[in-house]
Amino acid sequence: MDDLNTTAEKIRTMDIRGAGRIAVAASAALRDYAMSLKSLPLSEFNIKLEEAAKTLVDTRPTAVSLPNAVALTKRHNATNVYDAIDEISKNAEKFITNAGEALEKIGMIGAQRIHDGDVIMTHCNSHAALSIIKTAFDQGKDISVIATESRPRRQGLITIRELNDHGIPTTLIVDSAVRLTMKEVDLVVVGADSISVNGALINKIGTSQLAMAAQEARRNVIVAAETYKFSPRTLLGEMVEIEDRSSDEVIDAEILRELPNVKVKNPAFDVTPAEYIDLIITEVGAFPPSMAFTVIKDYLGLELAV
Ligand code: RUB
Repeated sequence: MDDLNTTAEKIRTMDIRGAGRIAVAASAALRDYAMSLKSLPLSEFNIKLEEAAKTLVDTRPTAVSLPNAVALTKRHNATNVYDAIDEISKNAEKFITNAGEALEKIGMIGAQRIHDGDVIMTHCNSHAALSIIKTAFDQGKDISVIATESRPRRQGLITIRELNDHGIPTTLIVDSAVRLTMKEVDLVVVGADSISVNGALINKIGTSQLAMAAQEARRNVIVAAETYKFSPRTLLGEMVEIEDRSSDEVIDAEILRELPNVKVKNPAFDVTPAEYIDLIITEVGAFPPSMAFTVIKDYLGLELAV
């Protein structure tokens, strides 16, 4: 399980990060691992495949793209290992190809919502959100971006580099400047780690603050999310788990040791209720959050809920 463990570790330590990238990396790792098991009898193969799936899924708890990718990749009806590997390879190829195409389609659909002169605020680093912004820019629209720093991991610095390299005028702000700056903004575009059946968005900590400030200033909030970011398990009443990360990301461990009365909370994601979201742009179209159930039923399949 060497290569699989390496991928799992990279996801855990956030060398591979962002819900889409995590999903694609997990699908590829599971495919490669399945291929390495070709000499096993089917029963043993299936046990090892389930163990590997669990190893991947357990790395980070919030992005539903990860269990969705793993479930879509590992399923097979084969009666021998060769056919099982064949099915799994095809599943992975389909998932990875669709994920790439979904980003392009989201860009095309979402760009229709962006107008010449728009100032767009974004948070963290979302490839789906950036696809919309870059596509609008490539269409010749005169746009600019306000990007949040996104403490504590500062993924905003990845975003501003990407936007800079694309030639898009960009302003970096600290997270606490969101409300003050919102009056300069025309719309907010963010990504998604999970979308629950009630249309709530789970995304990088601080996303709900952008959404609240946008609602207060009467600005639209657009979420860019591939259909595999919707959470089928929320249909069964399951809540999306919010990942708690290490205090080391927030404060130096040595300083913290000097402060015995202080503890650190470092939730990596937060929940934005559906009423703060105007539109979710997926690769199959733009939906209001109230249509999350339809997306799950028609495009992911209810069987992923179990
Ligand atoms: C990343 C994050 C992104 C979503 C969507 O969090 O919150 O907005 O994952 O990204 P982290 P994408 O850095 O903790 O993984 O659109 O690229 O899938």
